[in-house]
Amino acid sequence: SGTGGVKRLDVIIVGGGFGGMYATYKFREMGLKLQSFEAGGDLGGVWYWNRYPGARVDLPSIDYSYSFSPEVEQEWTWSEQFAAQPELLRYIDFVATRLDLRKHFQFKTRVTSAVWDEERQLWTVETDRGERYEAPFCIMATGPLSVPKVPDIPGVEKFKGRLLHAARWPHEPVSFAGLRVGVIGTGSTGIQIVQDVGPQAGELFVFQRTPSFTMPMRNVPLTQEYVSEVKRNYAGIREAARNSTVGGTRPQSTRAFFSVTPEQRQSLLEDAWKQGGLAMLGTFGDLMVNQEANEHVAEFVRGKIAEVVQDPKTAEALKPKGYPIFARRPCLDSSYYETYNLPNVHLVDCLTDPIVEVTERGVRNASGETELDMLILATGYDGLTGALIAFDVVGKGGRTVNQKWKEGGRSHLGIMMEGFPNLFMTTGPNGPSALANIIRISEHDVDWIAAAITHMQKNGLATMEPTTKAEDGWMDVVRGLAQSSLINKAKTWWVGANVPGKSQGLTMFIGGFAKYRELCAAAASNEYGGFVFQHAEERAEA
Ligand code: NA7
Repeated sequence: SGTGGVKRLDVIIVGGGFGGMYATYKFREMGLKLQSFEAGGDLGGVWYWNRYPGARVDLPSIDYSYSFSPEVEQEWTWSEQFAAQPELLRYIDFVATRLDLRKHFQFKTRVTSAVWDEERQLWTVETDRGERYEAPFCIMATGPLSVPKVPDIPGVEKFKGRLLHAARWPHEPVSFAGLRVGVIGTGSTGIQIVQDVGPQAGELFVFQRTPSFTMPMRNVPLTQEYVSEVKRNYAGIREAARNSTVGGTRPQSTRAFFSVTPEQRQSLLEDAWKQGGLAMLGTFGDLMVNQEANEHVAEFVRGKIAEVVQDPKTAEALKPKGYPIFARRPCLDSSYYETYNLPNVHLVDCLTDPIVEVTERGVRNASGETELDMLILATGYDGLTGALIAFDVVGKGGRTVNQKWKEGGRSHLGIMMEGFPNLFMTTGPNGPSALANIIRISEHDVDWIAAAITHMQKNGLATMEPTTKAEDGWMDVVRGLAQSSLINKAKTWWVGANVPGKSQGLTMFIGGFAKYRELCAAAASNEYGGFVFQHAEERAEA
């Protein structure tokens, strides 16, 4: 330990989700002295906080799990194709216990600042417990979806009933029986809540602004034979995932939509709909570049909504219009549209009848007030950049991440930033974060960081930082790819549209996971050409 109660470490890790857990494991195995911090009461990140009813991963569990430990892969058995939140937490507990990770974490501890000490080539980190730590390396495993957004609707604080946010859900069971429940938000979260709470509530009122496209998940229990087969083939499954666009085993197609007859298209879409999951997205290769093709698929889904939802007015309001399908996160459901056929479930279309305010008694739209006992906010997150601008992260010359990201998140590879030596991010804002399997990305990023630190150790280097040129080059790649895609054409958290005043535009890497890995590997080759290093004795100029 250092002087004045400051604890001296090799590496500090912020966050106890999938990224922070793996970083903790990896750096411990490298023999580094470390301390990890987590604001929640235990590990799990998103899955620790999001305990709302119906919370479930929408990637296959087999893909949405760690690949770094063959022991974990063999010893853990998933029960369902798409695991529910309690099973995900059990998995996280299993991994943490098996690898003895919890002892490295301080829980219920928020990092309040991280400041680069240029003279001493160290990050100084302070926590809300008033403690100080120093380390040459700091890893921000703070996640793309960790700052819940409270909507800018006037009066939310006035509500006298029970107010719940999906991402801050209580640990004890919540009963909806006999209650008049309101849900604001119909993204992935809102959809999962509605289909679960609808049948339980006295009355359920869904306040929908932008409808989402949702497709059948068709979740199934995994049989013993299937699991055994997977366990025999994990190496191949992981290899395929690493070389895929999405970091998973979902089939991808290069077939162009208009290359086949209308009958063939229809039958391919019907097959994908029956198959469920994100099969639809893998049916054709040009859905995100060909607007007309995209509209055909959108219309196909709208047709399905009309087939299921009995009330024509409700069906019409549930049909997403005015933005391309898949430009907003596609959702997976098991009974979302069917839920609107229940007599106690009501859709409030906030596009035609906007929310004016939340009152003591409920939600008041232009047309009148809906009295509620409980109001659930499923209003999303300050995504991608939110976590690192929510506290003071101060780099060279006193510049904060907040200042650096005024015009939107920018970094080299989504992993490092010019002006912030030895600060590393996992699943940072300019990587493929929301567009590929986040566990594959987390593992990749941690491995990349570990290799960089090893490189520095071997060569007696003390600090590492991307050049402005390398960072500009990466941002050009990211923006160039985004320009040619329909993904920009919806107002979503992907483009910063959900947070007032936030810089707009897609800064995620949409080139796919395999390409991302390739570009990150290239950046590390040739002695890390796009980075500058300092030896320990080279002190920065005062
Ligand atoms: P999302 O996808 O950002 O959805 C938030 C929802 O909340 C969305 O329907 C919003 O409508 C709605 N919202 C937000 N503010 C308001 C106000 N003021 N009035 C009415 N409606 C509002 O968050 P999720 O948590 O569902 O999903 C996040 C990610 O988790 C998802 O993409 C997956 O990757 C997993 P809007 O679209 O703004 O009209």
